[in-house]
Amino acid sequence: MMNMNQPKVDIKYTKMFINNEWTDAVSKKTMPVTNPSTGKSIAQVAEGDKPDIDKAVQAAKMAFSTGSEWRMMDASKRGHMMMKLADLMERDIKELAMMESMNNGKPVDMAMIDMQLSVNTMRYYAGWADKIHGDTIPSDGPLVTMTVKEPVGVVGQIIPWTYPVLMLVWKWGPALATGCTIVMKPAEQTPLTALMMAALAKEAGFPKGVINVVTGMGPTAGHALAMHPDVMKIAFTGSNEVGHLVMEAAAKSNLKKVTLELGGKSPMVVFDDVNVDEAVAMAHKAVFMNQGQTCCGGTRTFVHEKIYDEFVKKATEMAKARKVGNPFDNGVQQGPQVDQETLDKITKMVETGKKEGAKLMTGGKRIGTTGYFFEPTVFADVTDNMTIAKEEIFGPVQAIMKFSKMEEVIRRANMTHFGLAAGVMTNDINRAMMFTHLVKAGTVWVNTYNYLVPQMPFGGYKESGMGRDLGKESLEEYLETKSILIQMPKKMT
Ligand code: TXE
Repeated sequence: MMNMNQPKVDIKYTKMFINNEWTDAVSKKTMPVTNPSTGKSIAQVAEGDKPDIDKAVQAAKMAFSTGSEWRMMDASKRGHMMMKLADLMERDIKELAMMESMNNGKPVDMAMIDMQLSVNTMRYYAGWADKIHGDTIPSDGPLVTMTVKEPVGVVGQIIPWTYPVLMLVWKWGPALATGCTIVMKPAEQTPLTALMMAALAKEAGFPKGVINVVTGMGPTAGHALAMHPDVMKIAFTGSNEVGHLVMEAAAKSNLKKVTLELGGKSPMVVFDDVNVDEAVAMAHKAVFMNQGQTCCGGTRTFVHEKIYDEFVKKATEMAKARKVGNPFDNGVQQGPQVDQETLDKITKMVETGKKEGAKLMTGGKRIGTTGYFFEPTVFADVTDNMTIAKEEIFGPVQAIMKFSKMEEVIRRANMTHFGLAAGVMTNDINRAMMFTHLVKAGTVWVNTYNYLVPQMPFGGYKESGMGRDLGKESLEEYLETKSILIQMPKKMT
């Protein structure tokens, strides 16, 4: 029986944040929020729906209107305000991490890493605020021509429960830097830190209506946001299935701009010229990080035949040694899965893996009956056509496959409708370069994995999505380009 003692974490915010005010849902409905370590409800949060989305969009529209405080604010001041928000996040970093841990289940040390990365990302985008500009262009004819970069306007943002604060900052950062106004819907499982972030935004001084957070369910509040005619852009991170729905909603309503960051089945390729222990540890981290609930997780581990047996043995030992338990206990590496649904999906996938002939080396079962814990699981002898090699499991399950040739492994790595990320472990620069060049994925890691920095764009090829989060690229997704052509008496030289 695991010790599930939870620290006292004060839940201050359970209402929605619209126009810088805390409000109940128009319907007065609330929804339960669960602690996945205990499976018990820890709060009732306002359950927003279409009328609440309408209110929030209206507030965001007012905040974006001509002459508003936000529109009149110097871009540098916008940047300072974002810096202030980052400072406040840093001031409250422990509370944020504790809440994230309690609501999502991730070990608190991991939550601290997420929070620091979130602070860094907010600062990165704060720096961009007064460095976004168009070009003057040598056009044909007697013209002076220039492009101006303008914010798209009200943006809708729908995020998942995997990295609640980090996903929020990935979306808020570029939206605020470009001068947009925001209506965000956090995941129904993990709304608590998003509300804390809203309180910090108010404290940082953002004018009313610039940032709004509507808590609620996907098919109701989320759908209303994706359909809203006054929302000019929708940014979504989540499942493939809902990605399709969001795009459909955009098409059916006002053709708002769409960016999607969806799932993956990313390959992690290990050649035979590596230090096997290091490669085992990196491949382990690639898949098991965040309870295996990472969109870019390296869930297909391809291992060269020469080191295959040794690798499988060591990967199994490492999974067996992984410390699963109370996210607040020292040294715990893996907490619970986020909810019952996720746990059920993992269990079903593992059963399918066994049925289809993959060799279960360790794990494969739920741990206990309290909370949503799952054993770190390793399958060996997985083949490309098995379901566990094709579909996202989104849990602590490693699928190890054998390969012999470079060309073969690149072909197999690309045999998926996803293309979010890929990794390669080798000391041969030619192999590394060949792999990075030929693999169809938005991010490729060489001799590392899941290494994310704010400066580098992140997003998917193929069905893993469209558009990019992070980096300079993400700013473009929140901007319109206006071309201005001025007729002159004669060509300017
Ligand atoms: O995702 P959903 P779920 C994958 C992963 C996981 C599976 C299901 O395989 O097991 O998806 O997870 C909102 N219109 N990923 O069900 O439903 C929802 O409220 C508008 C990959 O949690 O996509 C939440 O805020 N919005 C992944 C957000 O979408 C809707 C992260 C994500 O939830 C909606 C999460 C609708 N009709 C899951 N329905 C990644 N890429 O990181 C739901 N939502």
